[in-house]
Amino acid sequence: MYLLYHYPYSQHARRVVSLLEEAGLEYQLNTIAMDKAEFLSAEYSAINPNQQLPTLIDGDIKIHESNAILRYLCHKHKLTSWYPSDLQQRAAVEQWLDWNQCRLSPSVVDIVLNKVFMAEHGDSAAIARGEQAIPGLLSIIDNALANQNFLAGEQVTIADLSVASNIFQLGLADVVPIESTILGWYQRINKLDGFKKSLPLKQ
Ligand SMILES: N[C@@H](CCC(=O)N[C@@H](CS)C(=O)NCC(=O)O)C(=O)O
Repeated sequence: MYLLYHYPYSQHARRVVSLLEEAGLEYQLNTIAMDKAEFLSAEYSAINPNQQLPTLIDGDIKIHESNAILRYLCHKHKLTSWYPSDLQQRAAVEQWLDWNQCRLSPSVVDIVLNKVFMAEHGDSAAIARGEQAIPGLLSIIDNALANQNFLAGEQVTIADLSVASNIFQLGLADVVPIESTILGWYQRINKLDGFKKSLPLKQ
């Protein structure tokens, strides 16, 4: 049984829940109340020195970094449809996983953290920076989906779960893609039971 340190409004934690659900893996959630700053506690800092969610515990193995957790689960359970072994498809999955972390995530955090979670204490310059970057970032996804159903081709993969968790997160700040390719793709992801179950109840 996996133990996942989790918070429902964490896009990084939710992408892991999506895969655990989709793969039918047994897990228990240990909610760390981010709104009460529990992620800064000494107890959680000992589990994840980054003071971030998620962290996965698998017996003696402890992993942080959401995309690393996705890869770990795929390797361990041979989830080759979620993480294809074909070199070209694998390269595309890796590309989008890294792109999500390095390119899309900073803007999502700029906007959602400051606009939604920090509210009146938020950094308006960060919100503006994020909002300026988002159209260009979405156009990259739009172009990638022009001739295929999912980011790495015709098969849904962990890259889609990872990126879609950020697209949902943007919606919390009312930033919704207008591109029909992205909307169609998001609808396909949103039909997955595991993705739906990962979403916070209050939206
Ligand atoms: N690169 C990390 C990022 C994790 C992350 O930023 N988690 C957020 C919640 S969505 C968090 O814990 N933020 C608290 C902080 O960074 O202080 C991952 O992919 O797991």
